[in-house]
Amino acid sequence: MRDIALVTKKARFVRKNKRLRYLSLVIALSARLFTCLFTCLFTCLFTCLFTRLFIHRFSHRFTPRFTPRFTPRFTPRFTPRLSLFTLRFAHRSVFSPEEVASANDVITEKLPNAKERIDDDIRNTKRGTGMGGNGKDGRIDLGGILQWGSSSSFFRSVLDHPTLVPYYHAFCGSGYRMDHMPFCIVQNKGSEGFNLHGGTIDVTSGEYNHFLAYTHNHGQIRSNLLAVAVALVPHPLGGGGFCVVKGSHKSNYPAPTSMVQGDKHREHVTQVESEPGDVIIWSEGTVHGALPWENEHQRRVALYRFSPSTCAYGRSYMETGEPMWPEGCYEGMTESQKAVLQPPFNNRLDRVQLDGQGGTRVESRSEAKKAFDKDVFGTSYF
Ligand SMILES: O=C(O)CCC(=O)C(=O)O
Repeated sequence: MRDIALVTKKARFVRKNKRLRYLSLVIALSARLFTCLFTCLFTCLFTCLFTRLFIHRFSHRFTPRFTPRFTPRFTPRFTPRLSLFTLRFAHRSVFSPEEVASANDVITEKLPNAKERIDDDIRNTKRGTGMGGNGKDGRIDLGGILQWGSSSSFFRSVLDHPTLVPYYHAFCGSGYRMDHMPFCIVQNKGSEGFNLHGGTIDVTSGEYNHFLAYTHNHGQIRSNLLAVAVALVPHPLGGGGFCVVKGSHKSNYPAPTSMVQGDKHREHVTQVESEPGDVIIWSEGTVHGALPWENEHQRRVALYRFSPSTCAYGRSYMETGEPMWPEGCYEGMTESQKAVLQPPFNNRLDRVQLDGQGGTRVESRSEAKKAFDKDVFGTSYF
């Protein structure tokens, strides 16, 4: 009997021990598995983090379009309100209050030469629509802002301003050129705005518009027509003025007429607030326009359009039959400002380009090739 009891006890002990062994085995395996998972997870996280930091820090070395000099100067200046998605950039306080005051003095003096868009066929809106304002006051355009000699120095400085050149290079490339005659927009309270227009896919026709197109290929943004507006008075929120449809540079559809004319879908139209001296830059490939001006003070903005070196939209520079902008534009201009006034042709063909340091450089075509072209075509360039 005693023997049987002993055997039973031993068997129970062995069974219990076996269970304990299994349990410890399971615990050990789980611990290993957990350690493995944990290590994998952390390795992945760290690799991702390091890769991101590395790319962020050194990407400019791999992408020749964004030069090392450009990246650090460009990035930190983005204001919180900047949005790459809308392709509309607001650079705060490019110009000082004194500079803005001097520009306003010149505008006040020249204002009698300005022309108001009164007749229906030159208004930018239809009377009685959301963008039409009071139906009476039209937008007032003041031209000739580069042709006033020393009084034009503020307006000429926009062509090659050191703060703005990195933006021009980023969006139009080296060799960028002025494309339209710049002018001042003046609007009084109640003035009409401007129907939504532009768009890489034209907001009205729905057609692809290469001449305004925004593209982003292989890390390089290009805007075939870049608008640059210098605010010369406050543009408070809700007071009207420049507006955009966010993200529309990537849209593929036209907008309904009711939206274009400001009667409906206003929630998709964003007014851009600005202070005097701010510069708003946008691609004409982004759908944009202006809301009627509702402030007591007069609206004043200097508006420019730039293009890559081989793109052209306007033709003012051809007026005299020579590739020259109208008389008076060049007198007293710096060499780099004159470089921005060159007609469209490729950088390779002796184009004077801004070097981004306040000077210029020329991408030369060899004398041998020019001599050869002269033999073939009778001109120095093909
Ligand atoms: O008034 C504005 O700010 C917009 C002007 C504009 O888009 C234009 O003149 O084409």
